[in-house]
Amino acid sequence: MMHVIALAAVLAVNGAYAHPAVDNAAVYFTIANAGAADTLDGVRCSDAASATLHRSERVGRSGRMLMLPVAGIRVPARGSVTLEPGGYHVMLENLKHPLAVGQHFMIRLHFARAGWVNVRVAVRPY
Ligand SMILES: [Cu+2]
Repeated sequence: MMHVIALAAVLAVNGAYAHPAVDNAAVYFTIANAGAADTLDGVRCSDAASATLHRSERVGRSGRMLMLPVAGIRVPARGSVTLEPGGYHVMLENLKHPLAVGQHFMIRLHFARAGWVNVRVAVRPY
């Protein structure tokens, strides 16, 4: 048990937010890692029918944004990774209720080494 607690404390997920939404929402945050390299490889959210890891990519000459599912997001050893608009995000699809400014909801992130981490997400205005 002590071993599990020590592993979980190695990762800190900070500043998690989403914008107001009715159907689909992206969630952004920063993962700070004080230990060995890890991989964010799963996400759950009871407030949406589907929760997945996505990456945004600009395509073609039009510069249109395309979103692609990704299997994992690498978190470097003693470093950090930021999920932000235009890049990696957690994609919530088919929300079970609208997200309004000032509300909070929970997501669960799964890391290959550290296991599950609960994250509180704030709904912020654009
Ligand atoms: Cu997406």
